[in-house]
Amino acid sequence: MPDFYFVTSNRGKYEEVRLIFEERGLELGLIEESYPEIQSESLRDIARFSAKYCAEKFNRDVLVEDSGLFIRALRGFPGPYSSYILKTISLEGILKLMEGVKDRSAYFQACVGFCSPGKEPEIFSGYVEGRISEEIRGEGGFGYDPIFLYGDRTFAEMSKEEKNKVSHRRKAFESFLNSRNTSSKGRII
Ligand code: ITT
Repeated sequence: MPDFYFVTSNRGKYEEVRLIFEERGLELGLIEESYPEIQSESLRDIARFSAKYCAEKFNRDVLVEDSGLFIRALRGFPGPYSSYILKTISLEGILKLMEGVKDRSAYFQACVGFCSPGKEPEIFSGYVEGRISEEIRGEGGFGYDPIFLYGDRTFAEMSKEEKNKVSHRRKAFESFLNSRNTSSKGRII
């Protein structure tokens, strides 16, 4: 039986998080479902609501994660709307908005929510700084990875393992795992 369950409709996210847990000898189960998300400017609030909703719905301890890309020149857009914007204007639309823009700095943020049925959720966050590329580059990753430069490569040009060492997701889940007292090699101690 898995040590923890992650509720997500995004296979790319699951695969990254599964590897982070595997490094610690932990098995991560997938509940491949989407769930209603509240509208909010705050990823924390979205993750908090979703974690509680999923813990009650599935009647078990669950992890959820809400993440987004924040572009400084666009005052944090698309931020909490990242999923919707990717589906509508897509990467090309973002690059168009950024044409001629000098400040290309941006960051990814991830908020992880952990909740047990009947309890209040706990939230853990992580972020990574980067820049928006001038063009779409790379075949790996998912979502905004082909336009997010970390150093001189996009996340989509890095291997899953390389991205996983530095990502917003790694930091948020690491912070969760550290709070659980999991040893680096083994099971919960
Ligand atoms: P859930 O079922 O877990 O909610 P989702 O894909 O809808 O899956 P989010 O609501 O957290 O996830 O949406 C965030 C958006 O940002 C979504 O379009 C992702 O593809 C994108 N995103 C999140 N993390 C990313 C990463 O590490 N690299 C590239 N894009 C990312």
